[in-house]
Formats: sequence, structure tokens, C-alpha cells
Amino acid sequence: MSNKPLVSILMGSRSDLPTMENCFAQLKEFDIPFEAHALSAHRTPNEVIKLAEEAKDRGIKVIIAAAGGAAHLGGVIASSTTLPVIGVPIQTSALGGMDSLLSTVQMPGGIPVATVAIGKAGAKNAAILAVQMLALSDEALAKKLEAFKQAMADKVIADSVIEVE
Ligand code: RP5
Repeated sequence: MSNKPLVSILMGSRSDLPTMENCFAQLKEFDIPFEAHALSAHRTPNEVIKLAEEAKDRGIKVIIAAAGGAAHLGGVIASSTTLPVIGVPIQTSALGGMDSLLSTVQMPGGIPVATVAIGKAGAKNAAILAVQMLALSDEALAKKLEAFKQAMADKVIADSVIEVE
């Protein structure tokens, strides 16, 4: 696989980075080349739209957008590209991430943002969902995904017996 990024990750702020490291780690596990930017739908709307508009021509296949609070980043990106957009709602201290979840998921008909769970699990799942999309046209990656799921199941089964006294 070439090093040209296939996935573009945008986060609303550098303060979202600790959550999104989980996304980076999962993409690295699958050897998916990706890029990442911290840009805000509210503080830097023009830069966000430019990145979204140019992504497809740069070879990007999937965009992952993470934001917290009034989380409009995924929606703004989805308005500016036909690439699939996966939204990660960041956990917030004020409202626990319910604010991020609702403002990411509740898109008007016609402009979908595929929204995953709040926080770290969502960051990890965004990566896996992106890999699943890429695997539709990549047989080797599809095999890696199958092995990944099997390994996950094997681990649970190996540790499934709970000792009772
Ligand atoms: C959102 O506001 C960001 O995605 C972040 O989750 C939140 C807070 O941003 P900072 O004030 O920490 O930059 O746009």
C-alpha cells in the first residue's frame, strides 16, 4: 500500500487529541495511511470547508470528524463533500458528550454523518468503520478484518470462565 493518506481525520481542537489517539492507533494496526488536522467548524470554517472540498481529489476515501459540545464539524464537512463522513462525539465535562452526540447525529435528511459512540470507543470504532469501508474494494484488508474479529472473539472465549467460590 502507498503512503498516500486514504483517511483524513479532522478534530475540532487539539484538546480532542487524547481521544483521537485511539483512532490513530486502530488505523495504524491495519496499516492504513492517514492524515490528521485540528480545525474548528466555528473558529476556522473556511479552512474546514477547503479541506473537505479538496479531500476527494487528493485520494482520500473516508473522512473522520471528531468534535465536542456544539459539534458541527462532521455536518459542515458532510455538506462540502460526497465522501463518507464518520462523526465521533467527544466526551465533554459539561454534558458528558450527549451534546456532542446529538449535534453530530441529528443531521437533516440528505446530508448523513455516520455517528459512532461518544469518546474513546467511538474513536476506535470510527477507525474500524473506515477500514470496513476501505475493505469493500481491498480483499487483503477484508481478510485482515476477519482475522481481527476472530482474534477479538478468541480472546473473549479464552477468558470466558469466571471462577466462582
Ligand atoms: C469543540 O469544542 C472541540 O471539538 C472541542 O471538543 C471543544 C472544546 O474546544 P477547546 O475550547 O478545547 O479548543 O469545537
